[in-house]
Parts: sequence; structure tokens; C-alpha cells
Amino acid sequence: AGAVPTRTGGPTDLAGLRRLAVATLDANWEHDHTVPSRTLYPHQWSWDSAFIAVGWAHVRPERAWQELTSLFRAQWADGRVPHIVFNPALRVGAYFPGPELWRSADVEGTPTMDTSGLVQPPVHALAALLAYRRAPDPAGLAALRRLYPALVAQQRYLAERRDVAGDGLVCVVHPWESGLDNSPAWDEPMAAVDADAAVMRAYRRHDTAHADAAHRPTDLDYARYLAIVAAYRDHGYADRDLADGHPFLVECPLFNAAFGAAEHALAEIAALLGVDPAAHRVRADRVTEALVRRLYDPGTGTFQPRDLRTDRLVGARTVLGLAPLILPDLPARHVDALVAEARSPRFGVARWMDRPLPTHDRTAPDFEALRYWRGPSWLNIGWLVRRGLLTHGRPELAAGLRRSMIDLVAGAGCHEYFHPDTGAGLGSPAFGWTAALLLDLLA
Ligand code: 9WN
Repeated sequence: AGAVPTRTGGPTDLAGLRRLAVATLDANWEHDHTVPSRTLYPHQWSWDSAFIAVGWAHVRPERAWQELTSLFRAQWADGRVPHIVFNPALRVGAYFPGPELWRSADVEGTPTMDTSGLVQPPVHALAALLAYRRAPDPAGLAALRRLYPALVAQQRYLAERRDVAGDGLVCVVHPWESGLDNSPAWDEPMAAVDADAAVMRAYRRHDTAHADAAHRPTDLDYARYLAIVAAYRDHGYADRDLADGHPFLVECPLFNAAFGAAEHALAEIAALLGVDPAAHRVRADRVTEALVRRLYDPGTGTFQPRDLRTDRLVGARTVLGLAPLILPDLPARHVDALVAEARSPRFGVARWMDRPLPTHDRTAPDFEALRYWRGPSWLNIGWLVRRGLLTHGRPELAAGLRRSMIDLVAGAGCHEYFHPDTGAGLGSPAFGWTAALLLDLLA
């Protein structure tokens, strides 16, 4: 994997950090949305836009609303919010796989712009609520009022079309939908997907031209990603009969925690708008109950993804399992178990955090400190876990985690991800959600 990169140094004073974050967001702003990265991800991404809106709300609230509004303009008639909205002004090949592979225009009920056909964790209602709380002015309330039906439709799509097992949980049909593309959590279900790394010779990967290939998913991963996209696309991106043959069907604890947290956020948004929030609360309770029933493993005291093709929990102990902490109604006994897991040598959230939160169990043999979602530290995950720790009355742990995230950016800049031991910056050096969430952490 080459030499271990070292920290290159970022600003160390808080005002300097804030300036860097705002400059990063400004540089990534593109008419009505923010690109995650000018080089690696030059289009609009779904959950990136949600995290980014949280950051914009601190400095230019109107952009927070533009960010979310532009994303929801690409919502499909069935309610799905596509994970990529392609910018038509960019040259062919600016990102792989581009519109020619997704062919969204061939599907009925899709918007005029090209999009992918997958979704990402629904963190948008939470983002909209936080943005409004940060800037509670009439323009924000009007934006919230416009977004509310779209956010409800997004949840309805997931609840009605993606509950493949009929157990109250959402099923993801591609690792890209989890947001943690090559997490070790997906190794087992991905091993069953038929593909050959040689397939990639027919394509030109764009990511490895901008980031070290040893820090990215492998060619075999990509061959499988493409095979799963082709299966879904050739099925017209329809969600009926998925259980009969779709190659990847997984219930993810982070995705479902976001799905439940979205109902809690929608309940609060509804109340702000004078709408009865009761139905959202009922749905939120149901999601938490289903998560505990279906994804909690009492043997290890953690939440794990369920592979619907085998109906078994996946054994890998990744950071995905800590995400249910964001649910305010998670029972105390499960909270205690997750806090114990977070503090264990696997994740190391100590009171005085001396090491950043990794994305995978540090003690596992397949932990990789440099490779994408297989070990490196990411700010969106730390930000979510910190919110969970605050929600459940663990302020000291939350403070330690916050410090560790600020230190990462102070040490290396607004990188996409970080080496979980040295703090070296990895991936894109000017990444949208790192900048945005840093602003939120500094507020
Ligand atoms: C595929 C944009 C996105 C993030 C994902 C992250 C990565 C894309 C890629 O970049 O995924 O969707 O090309 O690797 O895994 O979480 O939303 O930042």
C-alpha cells in the first residue's frame, strides 16, 4: 500500500479553521449546490448535500436551502431521491459511472436532469431541521414548508418500496446506497455477487486518477458495483420482486437509523409548520423497534447488517453498528451496549479521545488504515456518533470525539478522510462535508 502518508498541517487556531472551511465550501459551490470534491465527485450527491446544508446554515443560510431544494428537484415520481444528480455542463467522463451507465431518462417518472437510480441514507430531514434551528427566519420557514412534502415522499418511498423483508426496515440494493461503499460489512454479501475484476478493463475508472488506488475500492469491488447497477437498471429500477433475484439485499443499521431519525425530525418540522406530528412519532417508534428486533445481536452487544439473501447478520463489527445511537428512543440497555462498543479497543472513544474514530474495528485482521471505508476516519460518521452520545447523556465522550475531529482538520486540512492513527489526510483534499461539519462542530 506504499508509504504511510504523514500530516501536512492545517490551521491550528479556530478562526483559521473556520476560514478554511468556508473557503472550501465556497470553492465547491456550483450555482445551486455544492460538489463533494471538484476532482473526485464533481456532481451533486444526496447525503453530502444534507451534511453540507448543515454547514452552510452557519454562514450562508440561503445556500443551505438552495442545496436541499436543488437536490429534491431531482426527486423521482416514486419519491426516491437519487444519490447522484449529474451536472449537464460537465464533460463526458468527469465521473465514472456517468449518465450513460445509469440511463435514468429511459425510466418513466424521472426528472429532466440525468440522475443515478440509487438512494443514500436519508439524513435530509435532520439536516433541514438543524439548518432551520440555526437560522430560524421567515425564509427558512418557507423553505421548510416547501421541502416537507418532498421529505415525506422520500420516507414513503423507502417504507413502501424498500421494505423487502416486510419487517419495517429499509433494504439497500447496492453498497453505494449505504454511503460506506467498501465497508467490510459488505464483504460477505458482495462475495456472492457474480463478477470478474477483468470487467474493469473495458472501463476507465475516474477515481484512481485523482486518489491513490490503494486508498480506494478495488477493481473487483468496482466490477461488482457495476454488475449490481446493471441488474437494477435492467429491472427498470423497479423495486417489486427484488427478493427473487436481485444480487445484493441488505438491511443496514446506519441507513435504518437515519430512516428512523428522519421521522423524529419530521415530527419536529411538522410541529413547526402547524401539522399534526403524531404519525411521524408512531413511525419513528416502529423503526426503532424493528432495528432492535432485527439488527441487534445480543451475543456481541452490537447492531449488525442483515443479509436478506441468507437472512443472517453479517459478522463484521464496523462503525455502522454504532449509528443507532442517533435514535432518541433507543432503549437504555442498547445504548449502554453501544457505548461500551464505542469505548472498547475496537473503536477507542475514550473520555479524552486520543485517537480518531475509525470506520472499522481496529482489532480486526481486515482493518485497513488507509483504504476508504475499511478503517480511515470520516467526519460525517464521527458527527453522527457524537450527536448520538449527546442525545444519550454522554457529554464527556461527545466532547472527546468533537476534539478529535477538530484536531484532524487542524492537522491536515479539509480532507475527505483521515488515517485513524497518524491523522494524515486522505482522498480529496478539499471535501465538502468535512468543511461543513467542521463549521457545525466549531459553532
Ligand atoms: C459513489 C460523494 C460520495 C459519498 C459516498 C462515498 C463516495 C461514491 C464514489 O463519494 O461514493 O457514490 O464514487 O466512491 O462513499 O459516501 O456520498 O462524496
